[in-house]
Amino acid sequence: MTRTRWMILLAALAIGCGSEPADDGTTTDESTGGESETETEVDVVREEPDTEPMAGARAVAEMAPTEGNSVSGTVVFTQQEGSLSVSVELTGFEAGTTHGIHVHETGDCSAPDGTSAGGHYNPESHDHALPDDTPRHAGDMGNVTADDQGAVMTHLSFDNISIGGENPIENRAVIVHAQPDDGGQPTGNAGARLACGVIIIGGEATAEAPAPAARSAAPAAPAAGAEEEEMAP
Ligand SMILES: [Cu+2]
Repeated sequence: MTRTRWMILLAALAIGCGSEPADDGTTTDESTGGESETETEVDVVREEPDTEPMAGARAVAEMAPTEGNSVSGTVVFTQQEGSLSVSVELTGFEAGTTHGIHVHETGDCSAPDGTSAGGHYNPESHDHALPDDTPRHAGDMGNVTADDQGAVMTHLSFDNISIGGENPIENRAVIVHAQPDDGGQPTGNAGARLACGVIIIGGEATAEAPAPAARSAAPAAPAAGAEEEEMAP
């Protein structure tokens, strides 16, 4: 590049750094080549973090009843722009009852009472709360209420959890409880665990989930009862 072209390029850059957008076409013909090279270099510097939510991605928790219970169904998570859509379809409740539903820390439903899923997913170490409140555990999805057939079919939406981004839920577990989540500390007094499902990306949960034998093969868990949830972290 000639000295003259360098001078023109520097002048164009000075103008560009003032108030003009870089791509508004106001630079002189002579400097066009250099301008393009400069823009390219700037673009290369930009990097997206590796934790962007996977827009359009889907994850499914196939909910299976814990021992002695009958609640089952699916919880489907779909990543939207800026929020995570959650579609809950469950059956096997008593009619008209309300039940806490959370994302729990560990994608392991092998224990007969679901305690292998650990405590609430709470990577930010917040206090427990219902979804109307902030801050709260990332996994605090609040409650679902059964209809007169004992079924739940509802849609929820959250902006504090994601698939692949902030507070990722994949390979954790959804737990549905015997009692309503009342928002109290430490975990909402929601009682025993009625159903558990591991959250698997891609929606092929039945093919990828741990073998059904895992539950019966699991080491005997201590009988935790309704108080278990209170002791969870
Ligand atoms: Cu829970």
